[in-house]
Amino acid sequence: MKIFKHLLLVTIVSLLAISCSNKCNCEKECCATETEVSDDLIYRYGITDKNHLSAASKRALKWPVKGNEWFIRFSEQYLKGDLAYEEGVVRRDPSAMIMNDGKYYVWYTKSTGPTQGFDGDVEKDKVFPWDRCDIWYATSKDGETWKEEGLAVPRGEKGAYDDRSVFTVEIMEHEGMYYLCYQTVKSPYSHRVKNQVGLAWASSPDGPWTKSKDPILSPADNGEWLAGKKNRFEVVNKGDFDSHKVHDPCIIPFKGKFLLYYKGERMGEEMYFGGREIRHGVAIADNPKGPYVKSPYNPISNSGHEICVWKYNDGIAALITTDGPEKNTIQWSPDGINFEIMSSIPSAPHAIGLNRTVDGEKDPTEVMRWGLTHEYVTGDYQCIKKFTSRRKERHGNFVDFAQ
Ligand code: AAL
Repeated sequence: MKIFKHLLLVTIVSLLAISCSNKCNCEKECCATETEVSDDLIYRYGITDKNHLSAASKRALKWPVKGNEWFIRFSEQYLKGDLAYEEGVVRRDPSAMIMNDGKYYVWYTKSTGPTQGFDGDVEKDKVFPWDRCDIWYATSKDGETWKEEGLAVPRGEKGAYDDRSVFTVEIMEHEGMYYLCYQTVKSPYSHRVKNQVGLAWASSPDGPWTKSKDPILSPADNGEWLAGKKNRFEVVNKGDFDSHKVHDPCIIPFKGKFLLYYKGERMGEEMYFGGREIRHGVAIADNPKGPYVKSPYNPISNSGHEICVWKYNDGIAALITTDGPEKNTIQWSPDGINFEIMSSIPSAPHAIGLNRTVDGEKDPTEVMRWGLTHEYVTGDYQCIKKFTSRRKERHGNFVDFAQ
């Protein structure tokens, strides 16, 4: 497994190297030649003969030199109180945690009852565990034992853009106001239904929440389904990377703007690097409530799944999980758009809710020292869990970060 992870990083770096050499008529124009390589680097990588560099050594010599601070590993634990697993109940996709009045706050997707799928009557059935959901919230003094406080944002009235389900929520606190952004679906929930993003705001984390009348983000409108079919794979034109669904929204205030990161799913999605065809985009606004304009640089990641982004060192860091050739990497960008790989990790918890109550500048991964995730206890029911992370500081046993 370790070897596989290492190979993944090597592959990624070689893809970067290929893109570099493709831009040049001759590799010598933009990439280090064998004679230009410093003896320090030859020593660092233990290279036998600098006049006989294998492809692997050439790639290694192009790696930026990095410390170990971006390389972490995760483990997971169950929670107590109302967020312990409950048969018959779906609690999943936790938001980041914030602190208010000495308590951690988290928002999440909640529903009850089993999932029937798409084979029956989608007007009546529950097609996914995240169908027919509302957004609930819970608080905790220690992050271990949680009290469910109640409903935060319900589904909309019949006919509204969010009348079927509201789910996969994130919290942003800004200048004394609280903003929840979340996925929305309008009934009927078919294979081809478009998913949008809604927003709600309040002056207290306990609400009451005011919902946006319209979605703040929608899929690109340039794909075309193949007529006469119901599935999401047959298309005349796939359109942009986000032509079907905009998911996992997360808003970060950054340098006077508001960056809305999201996962794009595409009409006619294909198998891609052995997994799903998932990419990430960003939309930018001058005001927390929008309007959000998609960046012309989208997609800003060709891998990943649930969005997990945080501010670090005057830029934005991202955990890229689950899908694509760069899965299981941590990346960083100076501008929130142009991300570079900083590390590869063995695996990552699903649907991370970061700990935004700490000083994220202390360490690149401080916001992930511990946080929330979810587990599929069964296909029907999921529960929220805690994760912790640690860095391998030396050979032998792990050293845990101080909690
Ligand atoms: C998650 C997220 C979104 C999807 C579903 C619920 O992993 O990507 O939230 O809609 O699965």
